[in-house]
Amino acid sequence: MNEKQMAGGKAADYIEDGMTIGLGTGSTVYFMLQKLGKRVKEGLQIKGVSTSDSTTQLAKSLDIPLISINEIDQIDLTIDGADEVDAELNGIKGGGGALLYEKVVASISSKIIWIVDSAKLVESLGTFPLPVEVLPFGSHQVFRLFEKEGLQPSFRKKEDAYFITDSGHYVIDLKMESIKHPEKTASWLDGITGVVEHGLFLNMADLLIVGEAGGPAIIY
Ligand code: ABF
Repeated sequence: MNEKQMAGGKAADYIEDGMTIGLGTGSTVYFMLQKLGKRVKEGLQIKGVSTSDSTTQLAKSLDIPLISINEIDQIDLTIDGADEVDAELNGIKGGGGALLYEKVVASISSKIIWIVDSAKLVESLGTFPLPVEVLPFGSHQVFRLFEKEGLQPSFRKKEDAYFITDSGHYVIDLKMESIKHPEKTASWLDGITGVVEHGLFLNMADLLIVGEAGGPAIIY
């Protein structure tokens, strides 16, 4: 069993009958969904709120019941992946391009578990390029602002075209190397017109499950 499988499988054990579950996105969540699908087949009653078209497709293929986020008031537990996590359980997400829906789902979740392989653990955030989701309209002005700030921006591409998120936006990745003051960076990005969302997920995760050779480590 690889580290992602370990973390994903362990996280599925936290799901209880009757829960509304936020279903994250990514290759570690893939394994959690496989285990959840098995538990649903064995009779577990849950409703899933998906964070991406790819997760929706996978959940449907596993007969995991889905519900629209607009039909519920809150989510009991969200299980999602991450690209980087520091010791305070702050993270960078969005490498898979699902950061906007992931943050909306996280914002109405009573409990959030992140599942990662051990390579995702870092001293300080920023080695992973910080994804910023932007409106296509005016995105070049935002890009030039990032350039002026020395953030080495690049438009995320898919084949030769702009990568387009499930909600129809572009993603600009920022090479920040090390983000010394994540809260300051987050509020600066939040104030930029045209920025829809960014990949700094701060003070959100309640528990981290790390797949490690000796078995899944649980970090609070
Ligand atoms: C998702 O999980 C994204 O935010 C993130 O990019 C991705 C990374 O996880 P994995 O390595 O499991 O694919 O939530």
